[in-house]
Amino acid sequence: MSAGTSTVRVGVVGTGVMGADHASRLRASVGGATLVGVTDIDPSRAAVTADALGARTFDDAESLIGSDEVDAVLVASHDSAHAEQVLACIEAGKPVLCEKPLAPSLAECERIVAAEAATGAELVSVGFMRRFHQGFTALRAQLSTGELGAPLLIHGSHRNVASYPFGGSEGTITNTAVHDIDIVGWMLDEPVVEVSWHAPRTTGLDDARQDPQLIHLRTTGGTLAAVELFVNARYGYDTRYEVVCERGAAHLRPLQPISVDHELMRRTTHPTDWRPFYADAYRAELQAWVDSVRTGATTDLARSRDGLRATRVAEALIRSMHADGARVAVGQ
Ligand code: ISE
Repeated sequence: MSAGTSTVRVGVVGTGVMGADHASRLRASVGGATLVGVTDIDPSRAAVTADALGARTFDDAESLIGSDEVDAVLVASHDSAHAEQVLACIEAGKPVLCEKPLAPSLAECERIVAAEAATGAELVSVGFMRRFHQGFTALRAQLSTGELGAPLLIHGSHRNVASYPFGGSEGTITNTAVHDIDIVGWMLDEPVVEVSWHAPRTTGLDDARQDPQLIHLRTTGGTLAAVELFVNARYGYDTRYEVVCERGAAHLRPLQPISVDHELMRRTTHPTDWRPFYADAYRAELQAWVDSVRTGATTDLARSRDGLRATRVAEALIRSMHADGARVAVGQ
């Protein structure tokens, strides 16, 4: 912490879509933290964010993580770089919030969990920000009352306008579906123990992957979640969830704040991507992380074990993908 205050000096690794967003949010709307600097594999992209926010740049992740100007690190680089950078933060003894996934492979996640455990400290948090979204927190709270009885089925859909240019069919699972994997277990407070992967005809708008995909997640209590991943939906960013219970159902309300009636028509406007839908959740997640670094406060932040669990389920889904949709047990 900076001398004489408890302000957390944060460095951001990766200034792509999420990193730039987080850096801006740290600068403008998170208390108890200051944005010290940023780095990116593209120095010009780092400079754009640094100049816009009045921060400095670091030559690379290693120099940012090792700097005595930086107390805590936010990793928002490409998924493939997460493990190396999180391990460097652990080695430096610095708290780190890593954007999801913690890492794309189970082996990388296991190395991170083992390295963190060896320090005896909880240094690693993972950016499963839906845990801070008012809709998902309200769904979880409603289920915990027991008013609707036992949860039986979850119907979810997770639609993007256009897919990222990396990862293919497996990337949809390791990069995007990890949100749904984490939130299903978190809402029900039950781990996913069995999965299967399914696919309809694929869209003609993306020849790099099967899209949409349908994943089945079964939890220890027997609840079955069927979640559609459609990363080339085109019409807008649209995430919907319904939890069907013994005596009722609970629904996640879509974001659209208004509908407009005009000339015999009614229309609503979908977000262009997930950031407007989750803006408040990202801010709350960052604030919770900074507060936990400053005061040790426990929060709903996802930890390294949650990141490992999500990637373990993702790997089981990929096994099912390559086994004609067979049901695959998730190791513990
Ligand atoms: C993206 O990778 C994210 O992490 C967003 O949070 C999610 O909503 C989006 O669908 C993913 O593609």
